[in-house]
Amino acid sequence: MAGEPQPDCLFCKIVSGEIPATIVRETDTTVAFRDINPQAPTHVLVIPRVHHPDAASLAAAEPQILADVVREAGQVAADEKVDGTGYRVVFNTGAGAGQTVFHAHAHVLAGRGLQWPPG
Ligand code: IU
Repeated sequence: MAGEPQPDCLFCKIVSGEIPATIVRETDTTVAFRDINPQAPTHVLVIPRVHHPDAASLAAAEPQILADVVREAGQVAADEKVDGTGYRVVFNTGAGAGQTVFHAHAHVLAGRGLQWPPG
């Protein structure tokens, strides 16, 4: 069923504690943790506790939780004190766009100059 934990999903296992992660923030609906392969000095992933394969699916099924994810991305940036230089929130969607984990997640990137357009 949509939103239920998926047995083979790595991020569901981070939510349950089965796989370790360096968690920086948690709410009733979200978990934020440091990316294991950081692409910037600040690289945190914000994920919903519920399982949806990507951000658009989450938005369609549980829009308030997508709003929670985006709000938490901003809180991560505030915690990391990047307000002066800004930060980027990225939802890779689909393998061709670089998505490798099919549980919705926001990348929060900051702490270095961020080029546009992204590669
Ligand atoms: P992507 O947008 O699906 O490519 O992002 C997945 C990210 O999850 C990627 O940056 C990985 O480095 C990161 N990650 C992680 O932080 N911890 C893990 O246990 C696994 C992946 I698996």
